[in-house]
Amino acid sequence: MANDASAVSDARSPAVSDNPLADPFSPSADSALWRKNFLLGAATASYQIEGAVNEDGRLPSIWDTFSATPGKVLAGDTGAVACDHYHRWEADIDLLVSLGLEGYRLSIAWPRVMDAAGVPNRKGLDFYKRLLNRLKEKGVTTFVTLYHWDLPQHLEDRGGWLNRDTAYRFVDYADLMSRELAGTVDAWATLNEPWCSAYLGYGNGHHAPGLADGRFATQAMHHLLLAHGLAIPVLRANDPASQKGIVANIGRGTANSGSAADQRAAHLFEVQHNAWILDPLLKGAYSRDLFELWPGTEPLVLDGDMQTIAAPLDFLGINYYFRTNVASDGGHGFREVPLEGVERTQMGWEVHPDGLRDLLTGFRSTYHNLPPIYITENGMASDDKVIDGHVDDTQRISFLKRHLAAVDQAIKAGVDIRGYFLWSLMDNFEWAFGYERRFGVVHVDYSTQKRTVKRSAELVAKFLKERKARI
Ligand code: IFM
Repeated sequence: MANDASAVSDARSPAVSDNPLADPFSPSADSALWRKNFLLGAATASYQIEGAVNEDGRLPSIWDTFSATPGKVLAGDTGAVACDHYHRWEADIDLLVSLGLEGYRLSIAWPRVMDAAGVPNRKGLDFYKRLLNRLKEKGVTTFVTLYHWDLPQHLEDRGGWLNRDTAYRFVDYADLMSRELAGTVDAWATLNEPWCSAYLGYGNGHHAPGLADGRFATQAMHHLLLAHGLAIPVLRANDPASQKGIVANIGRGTANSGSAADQRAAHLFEVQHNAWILDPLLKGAYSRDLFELWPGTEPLVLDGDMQTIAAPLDFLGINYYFRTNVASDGGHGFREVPLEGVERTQMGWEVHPDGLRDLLTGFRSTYHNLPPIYITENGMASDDKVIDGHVDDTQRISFLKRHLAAVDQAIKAGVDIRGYFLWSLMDNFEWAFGYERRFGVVHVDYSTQKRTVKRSAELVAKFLKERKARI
């Protein structure tokens, strides 16, 4: 995979405007952002917003267990109430529509819709039917992710993603959902960010279920990808009119120096973050470099698995947040060398829009069968406060503007990108960081559940209104 930041050397991200509020996205007249068919939406995920974890027959998920374990989540926060979206979904959809957002990416909570024997839970299913029907009525394009990390705890009790059988249980779940919801979903994504499920969940234990072993991470990844590949034809058979794909988070790695060792380190960083997932999906094979980085962690792969995993995709969802500067660790790996004086978000993540453009253009040369792309998540956390009824999230406005410009540059360089979803529609449960980190374009006061539209959302809405008037 290319580490070469000069991939589109003549196209640099614009400098930050002194007053980004005055000039929200300033797309040039030929920008793809003006195109009618370039979808602009927002994304959320079930455990992060729904709450109602014990209602209407929902079973526990690994995140209920993990967040109830002392020391796992900042301030002991859990998703038990979150944004109470399970009860407030109508008002939340009205809000999304009032902002003019054209697409909504949501996920389904597996433990809400099936019991341990695979029997459908009607009350849980009805919640998603109501939600998706309303979105369709309002003309919103729906992207539905089947697995955004809330594995039923009963499956984890049988080995979770270390157990090959979980892949087959996922197919049962995908089968049920695509039979029940066919016609209301425009695009199905099997998995959100399998890197996080495998690496953070089974490799370093920062996420549920909290296991930490390199061999677990690669085996969990294999079963996640297998689940994806097995589910794709089932989704196709049950809901032929929709698009089918998967969502991957990608990371930009740059070398701390021009030395061959540091260049190699940056390459290995991107292998670990990107090729680990994209090579099996798009080339039908794991990158050998991955096992140079992590010797002895090759997963158990059965005959036919790689062909299954490489099932053709209608789209690839890409989530991008930051870049990491790395150097050689002196052995076969890399170590992070944080850059001084760069802009960072509340997460400590470096703001680096060019990384998104360079990765996308790099993928276009690495993967000859690269499917159409949707940016399924992009955004940032900031310590937003409501002051006199307003939230002036200046850094986010600038962030969004520069990342949308990077997307436009990638399109101009020939990458087929069809849409962009803000992460996130509203502040929510940010996994191991609980409620402290605010990613929303809508502020949530967790003590009252009051929603306040941030300045960034107002400007996105203004742009969408202007675009609608022009088309
Ligand atoms: O909140 C998460 C989301 O669930 C998955 N992608 C990254 C986001 C920010 O960390």
